[in-house]
Amino acid sequence: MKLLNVLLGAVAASSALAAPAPDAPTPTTKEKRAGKFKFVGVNQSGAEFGKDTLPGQLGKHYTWPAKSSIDTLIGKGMNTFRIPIMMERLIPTKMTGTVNATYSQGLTDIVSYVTGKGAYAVIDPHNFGRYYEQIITDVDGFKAWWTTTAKIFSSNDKVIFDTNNEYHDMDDKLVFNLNQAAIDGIRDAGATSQLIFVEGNSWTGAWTWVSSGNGASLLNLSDPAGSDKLVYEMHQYLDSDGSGTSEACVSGTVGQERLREATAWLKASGKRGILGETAGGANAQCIAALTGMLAHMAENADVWMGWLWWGGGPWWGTYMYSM
Ligand SMILES: *[C@@H]1O[C@H](CO)[C@@H](O)[C@H](O)[C@H]1NC(C)=O
Ligand SMILES: *[C@@H]1O[C@H](CO)[C@@H](O)[C@H](O)[C@H]1NC(C)=O
Ligand SMILES: CC(=O)N[C@H]1CO[C@H](CO)[C@@H](O)[C@@H]1O
Repeated sequence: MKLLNVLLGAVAASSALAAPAPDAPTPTTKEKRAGKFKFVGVNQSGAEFGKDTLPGQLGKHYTWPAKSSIDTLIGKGMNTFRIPIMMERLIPTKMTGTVNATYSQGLTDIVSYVTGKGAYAVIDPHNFGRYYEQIITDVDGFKAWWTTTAKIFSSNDKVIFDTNNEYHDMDDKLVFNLNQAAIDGIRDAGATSQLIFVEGNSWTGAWTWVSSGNGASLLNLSDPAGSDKLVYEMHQYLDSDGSGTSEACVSGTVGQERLREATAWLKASGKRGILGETAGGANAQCIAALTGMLAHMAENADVWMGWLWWGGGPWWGTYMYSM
């Protein structure tokens, strides 16, 4: 929580660099903390845990985010909660099947809680482009999974749909097709007002967005509900291999360095991005790296819509990045 306070303070400071318009209303403390970003928040883990045990039992293999922690984080000025789930738990037998009532009830309950507080809930199938550990090649089945899921939330415009967490080691064209199928499936469900976050191959890394080929292969995704509703979600960790497995950050400036190419791509392509996962250890070098990265994003807030910390949730224990 100390680290969170430092970061929220840093964002407020960096966004204060730009002088407000003379007639701008006085921002509330919460607005100051969120700075220029529309979305500031935390991944709320729990419902994707225990993925080797499917469907698994509530309270034993997986859990739902704690409402009290959501309240605390909203109080700190956060307004976005990414809720990782397992595709197999929501729709178990096949992607074209029907929902499991227990899991679906748990998901709608937490989503209603978050959005009822005026915050955004990002529904994140934390599946890495896999269903029962097999790379998803049934594009129509994936579209059906999304139509069924989006129907549940079609009238809640504080919901955001994240097509899938971190596609990797897949064909670029397949990643394009899956993202496009999700977009089409969600809009077919009548969910036409919500934003959709699309993700790239190579774990959707910002630092490799261009070099991995994501920039070229995902450029032409199209949204029948309007191109302003598509947001490119990238992830960026600041340890040496960018995997988010170490408490150390490479340098105090690695944050902005790793985002620079992605920022240029967003601008050149007329797209908007969100940093859907980021984190660093609670140490001086990481704090410098994170605040530098957030300042870079605030300077480029025309293309960066916000950032989400990894991770929150009740079961992290002493996990190094836990809030
Ligand atoms: C539904 O999910 C619950 C856990 O959330 C599980 O215990 C139950 O077996 C599942 N039912 C079916 C039919 O898969
Ligand atoms: C994207 O569209 C542009 C313009 O129509 C085209 O030149 C380019 O080849 C397309 N890219 C892909 C990967 O299809
Ligand atoms: C960096 C990090 O901790 N990533 C984790 C995010 O959560 C998923 C699922 O809970 C893990 O598989 C990742 O290792």
